[in-house]
Amino acid sequence: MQTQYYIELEEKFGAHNYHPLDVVIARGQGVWVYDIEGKKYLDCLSAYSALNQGHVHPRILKVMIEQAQKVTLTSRAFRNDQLPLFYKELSELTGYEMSLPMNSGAEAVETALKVARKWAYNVKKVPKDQAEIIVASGNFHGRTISIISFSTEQAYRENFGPFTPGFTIVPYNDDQALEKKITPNTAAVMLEPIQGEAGVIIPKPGYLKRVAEICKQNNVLFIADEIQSGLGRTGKLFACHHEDVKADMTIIGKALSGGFYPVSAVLADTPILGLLKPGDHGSTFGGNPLAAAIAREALKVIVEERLIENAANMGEYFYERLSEINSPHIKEVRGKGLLIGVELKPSAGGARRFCEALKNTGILAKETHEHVIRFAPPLIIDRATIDWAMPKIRDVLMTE
Ligand code: IF1
Repeated sequence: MQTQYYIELEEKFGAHNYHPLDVVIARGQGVWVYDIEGKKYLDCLSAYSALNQGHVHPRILKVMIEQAQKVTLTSRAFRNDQLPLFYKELSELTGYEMSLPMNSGAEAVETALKVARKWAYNVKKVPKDQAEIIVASGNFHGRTISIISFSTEQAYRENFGPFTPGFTIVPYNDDQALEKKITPNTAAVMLEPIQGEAGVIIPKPGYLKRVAEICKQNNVLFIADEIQSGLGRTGKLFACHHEDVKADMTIIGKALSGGFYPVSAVLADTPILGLLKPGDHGSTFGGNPLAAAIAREALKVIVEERLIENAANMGEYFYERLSEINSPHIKEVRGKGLLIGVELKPSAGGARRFCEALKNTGILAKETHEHVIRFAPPLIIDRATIDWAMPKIRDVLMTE
């Protein structure tokens, strides 16, 4: 009854740019969320990996409240006492000399693209306005006009042109095709180490390493969009680390927020990020003290609670249990760490109905690309919780 009221309000007064499951969440704690009627659900989406630390993590909550009582926003016109510590700790954790804070993931992607272009003109000496950036088919990097300009997903582009030029699309997971498209004007290659939105697409072993080599040989920057795959999600700090690759620029977001407050960042060494000069780029909220304090604690929680290791261990366990389900609907189970996709056969009739059924059993998961169910719980999940969920997932996947 009440649930219906909230749904009606949302449908009437909100833009219809989403098709959410009909669950109205009122509270979250750890891996669990509770709807307004008190029903409990296991969150297997984690706000698209923004909740690696779990809902309302007590340590991050405490820092947020304490910082909010001191100062929340200074703008970058002045300095604050949180941002420098955030820079330092991020550098120590990731091995990059510098970073640039923004808010949303898309903003950080735009930032990386601007930095790559500036590098191309200033360092590589590409002729004015000729810089090219290579991206992959099936990419998802956000929703700004420039970013959707190189999307291969019709729904994300249709009706939103004209588009930003300067991007070349090559097939994902094909290093030879990529190499062929490099020209003297190529500034950068930007990839997701695992494509999330495309349906948890994991490239063949050696692909990222080969792409990084090709970039190095051709004086091209390699940009890794780790907004979804980074910060422990796949069982390493960055998914690129599975192949010992250090991208020239790494983009992070989502879980840098601890789920509390949007924070994103571009990471690079000084010869690249040091190219930006005052006035080149900025953001009213980027690097504000509240964001910096929250992100500092969000990173500490990932390290001190050993969430990366837990993602590796629980990811393997979750993956193995899913692989044991002998459902006629399943085409493939794939994943790395706690980023797992269950691809259904076309005959299954789409992933949506399974997500609806999972919701009714107390598990929240979301379909991606029609035929894939994504399981990406907070990285704090334990074995007992997976054991609780698995018979329910099995039952749903075994239904006709
Ligand atoms: C939506 C998917 C996830 C991202 C990567 C940049 C961004 C994202 C690799 C932009 C954002 C989102 C946003 C959300 C759905 C979502 C998503 F289903 F589309 F694929 F996570 F899986 N790079 N991903 O995954 O970050 O600007 O949103 O902070 O747009 O509906 P943002």
